[in-house]
Amino acid sequence: MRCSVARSAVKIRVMNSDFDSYRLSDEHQALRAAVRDLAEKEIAPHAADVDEQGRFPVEARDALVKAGFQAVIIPEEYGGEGADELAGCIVIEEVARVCGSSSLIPGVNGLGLTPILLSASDELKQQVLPSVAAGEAMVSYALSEREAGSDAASMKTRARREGDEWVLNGTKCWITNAGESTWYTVMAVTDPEKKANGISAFVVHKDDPGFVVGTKERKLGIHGSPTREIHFEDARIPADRIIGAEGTGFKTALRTLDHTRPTIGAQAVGIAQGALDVATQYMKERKQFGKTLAEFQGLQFMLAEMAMKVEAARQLCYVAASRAERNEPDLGFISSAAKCFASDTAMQVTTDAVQLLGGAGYTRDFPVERMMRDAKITQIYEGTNQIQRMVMARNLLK
Ligand code: COS
Repeated sequence: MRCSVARSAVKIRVMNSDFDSYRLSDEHQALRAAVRDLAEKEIAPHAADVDEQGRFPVEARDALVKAGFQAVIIPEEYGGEGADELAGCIVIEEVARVCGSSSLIPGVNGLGLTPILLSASDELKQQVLPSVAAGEAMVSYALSEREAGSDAASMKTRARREGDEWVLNGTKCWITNAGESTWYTVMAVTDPEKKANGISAFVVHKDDPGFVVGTKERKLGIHGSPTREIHFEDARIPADRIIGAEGTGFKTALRTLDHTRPTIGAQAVGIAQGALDVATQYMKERKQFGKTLAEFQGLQFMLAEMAMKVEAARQLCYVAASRAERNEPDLGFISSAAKCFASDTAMQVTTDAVQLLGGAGYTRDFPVERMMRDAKITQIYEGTNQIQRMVMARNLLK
């Protein structure tokens, strides 16, 4: 009897401590409120036009920079906010709730600078990070090539050492915010014999000789965020722009994705929440058969299902981001699960939101069709959801 009381007391204490550490901090809640306010006032009013015109969301960029939200995870010693990865997710989520394209400003900055945060020398961090923290520069991430998408290690872009320089040749593709960014973290082969372990990571500046930005892709969604090829035509960069040791670039690239896939999950959660909010409001206002849509049980069930999945996705992303922040080993499963579940949820929820709005949902008079188009990419970039399932299975079976 005494024994069983003692056991249950331990159990209760454990549950309490889990609960305490599980809540978002007051700072995280305050950050969410601040970003939501900024997003609704300064980003949402331009979202439809940004999409329609396919133009870069300069209003969002300026507002995010003014508030210091463009790359919150940069440590204070490099002029940044020093926020944690969960805070980074909250910023992206709240911006994505009103404009998927704009959320790629903090999103892609985070992706581009994470290899530097993880593996670069202090000197290289000092070269790059302060300009991003100040909002004078953005940074993009260049891993993929036309023939090396899911199979990223089969890349062909080459880097060879010549004296005090690296000389790069090749083409990277699907580079988000290319042309807008100043800095590019680029993975290139330095030793083809060594396959994945012969790939190194570099930082390229837009003004480096031989660096050329290609034409803009014509896409289904995220029209406000340019996606382009970038070309290296005997591009020359100083030798100290290598990130970490030669041959470690592919591991840095994959470790980066372990940290940033939850941020794509957060983007997906934000897009889904935006669509859910529009659909909820519409159901309260739209009348058919003499009553509001909100009074039809079939539609209530649809809405409840949507909200349940969005919340589950959000929690998974927050757990993944918190574990990434703690630099826990084996992030592969949780970060892929967060990205995969959240993006599948976003696709389903935005599609259902269009359905709930009926004919109106299919028009550009309402934002849900844009959200549905924007949601699709979250199932594809930073690794397709087929690759995420592969990563999860590998982690389960290793
Ligand atoms: N962190 C650090 N190192 C990792 C890692 C991780 N998460 N995952 C694998 N590695 C290491 C492996 O241990 C291996 O090193 P050793 O040879 O020293 O053991 C090396 O990296 C290569 O790993 P692996 O053999 O598993 O690589 P694969 O070529 O089989 O590919 C996948 C791995 C498919 C997971 C990877 O190519 C991938 O994520 N593809 C999707 C790419 C992507 O997301 N593109 C989007 C670009 S950003 S928009």
